[in-house]
Amino acid sequence: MNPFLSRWVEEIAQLTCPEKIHWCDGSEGEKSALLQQALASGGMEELSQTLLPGCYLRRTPEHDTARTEQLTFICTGKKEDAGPTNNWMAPREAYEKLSLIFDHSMAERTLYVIPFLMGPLGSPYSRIGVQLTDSIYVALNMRIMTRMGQVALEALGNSNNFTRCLHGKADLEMHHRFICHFPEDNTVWSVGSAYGGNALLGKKSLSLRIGSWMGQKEGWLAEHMMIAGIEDPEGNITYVAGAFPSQCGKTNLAMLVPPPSMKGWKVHTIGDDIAWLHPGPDGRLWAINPEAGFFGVAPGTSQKTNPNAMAMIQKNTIYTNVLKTPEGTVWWEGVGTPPPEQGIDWRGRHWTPAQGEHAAHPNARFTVPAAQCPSISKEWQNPQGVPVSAILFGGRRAGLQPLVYETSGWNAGVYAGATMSSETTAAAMGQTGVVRRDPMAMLPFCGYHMGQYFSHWIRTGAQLQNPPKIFHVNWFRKDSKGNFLWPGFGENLRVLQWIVERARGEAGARASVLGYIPEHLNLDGLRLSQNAFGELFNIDIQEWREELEYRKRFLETFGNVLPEEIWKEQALLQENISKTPIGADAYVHPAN
Ligand code: SAT
Ligand code: MN
Repeated sequence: MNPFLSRWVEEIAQLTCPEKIHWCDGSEGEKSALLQQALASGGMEELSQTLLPGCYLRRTPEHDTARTEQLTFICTGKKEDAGPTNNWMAPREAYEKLSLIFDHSMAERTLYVIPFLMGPLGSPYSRIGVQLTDSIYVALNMRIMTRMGQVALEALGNSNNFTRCLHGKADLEMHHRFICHFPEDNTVWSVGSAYGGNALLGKKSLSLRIGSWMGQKEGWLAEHMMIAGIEDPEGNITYVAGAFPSQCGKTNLAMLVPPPSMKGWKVHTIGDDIAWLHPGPDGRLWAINPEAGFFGVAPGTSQKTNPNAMAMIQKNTIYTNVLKTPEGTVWWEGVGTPPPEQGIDWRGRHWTPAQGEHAAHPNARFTVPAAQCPSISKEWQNPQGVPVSAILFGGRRAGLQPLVYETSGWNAGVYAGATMSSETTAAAMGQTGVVRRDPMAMLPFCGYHMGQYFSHWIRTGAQLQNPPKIFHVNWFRKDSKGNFLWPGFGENLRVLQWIVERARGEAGARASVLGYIPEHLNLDGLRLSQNAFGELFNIDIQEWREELEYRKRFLETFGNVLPEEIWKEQALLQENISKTPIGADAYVHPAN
């Protein structure tokens, strides 16, 4: 028995006073036992075991359906270390405040001890955590999302090197909810929520907030990115990693099915949410996916938007906050089949389409083992990871940003990432559809000062002899009537084709004020009007002048911690924009 672990478990048990302590071994037998308990207690419901074998449903309280960023804190000794974009609390205050909530909070409950591995077994890049929780739902989810149980305990051995993740439901009330990160202690305490990103502490808490802190100290990057291999008809596979905010299509992109006209192309899924990126001895950047499952958004997932996801969620899946049909199957908005005549909605109430209310919560989710994905890559558990040739940054923007451009180099790419913006979604509580700055899709997930984070990116690039090329994409541009200009989903492969060809030094480009734009895009078999194409690549100089002002004000919030390279890139863009008259063509001659 690891003495550091047993001492810590004992300490927490003294505070929370559980009735029982259960050490998770990760076995099949344990899974069945946990499920039986969850069903008996009413915490979860069985779905039709003939139609959806191994699938279960969970409904959460109405105020516990998304991440609560306003209740998420970075607790460092010095406030400056958390930076201007994070909520900060002094470590001592946080421990005291949360201890009062945790005190006796597990009486009459079981405390589950969940050792887990983030990253492939045997990878030098993997990290170990142990989560203590009083939620069976969380334990069952951790079992899918991480490599959990005996395997992690063995990997840990007698070491003290693990992230201490304490989680408790308490009363699930907002005024008792805090998600606190103590990067200096390699510790996370989360209380008052059982929702994914707040409660599955291997995910955003360890893999991104604590991970980014570790990465800065140790020379690697923890990023909110999907990873996929793009195979061309000749069989060459090029790996791309893409940062997009929550609910902006990372899962669909990672599992993309090529359109019929792109014969011979394939997409191999490595990960859909998180990438740990390490400079390799060959001067390239290597990526692993620390997770072992997908925690995907259900609404909008359909045979048309993501057939691979639809195939993988037919068995061994935990559904959260979807509609249950009388047959014991599931339904959600945008699933592509007509609504059932009636069902039980995500709130647990009788539902009919005529009521006009959401059947599923807009942030309803599925949790599923990655190995069940039909497009999972042979390399997904490679301990060395895969070499990344292109990085994508993208947000959800109705205007401003063109469909795609390639930045002129690493620092220009870091600048494009640092100034990213996106319309907010239902993945976090609060208003949706408001444009906010979300640098590298890491605004809610960076565990330290974002100015330092940008410096770390700049330094990492300088160290790579063969850095990935960096692109900015926007699948979400709309016309003046509010219709999407680009079909998205599988058709995004057309843009990826240009990206991988550019990464290999093959495709042509034109220079624009922002960077390189495709000279030619493969649109064979796609009906897209000349007008739409023009609008997708329109760079509105007036709009960009205003954008530069917003960016300036945003970058100023990082004070003198912001690396000068970022200001240099801002000045270059400013110069390009200001010498282009409003209404003039923002492109120049073909370039390489
Ligand atoms: O809730 S999660 O943070 O796990 C998913 C997301 O919002 O990206
Ligand atoms: Mn995410």
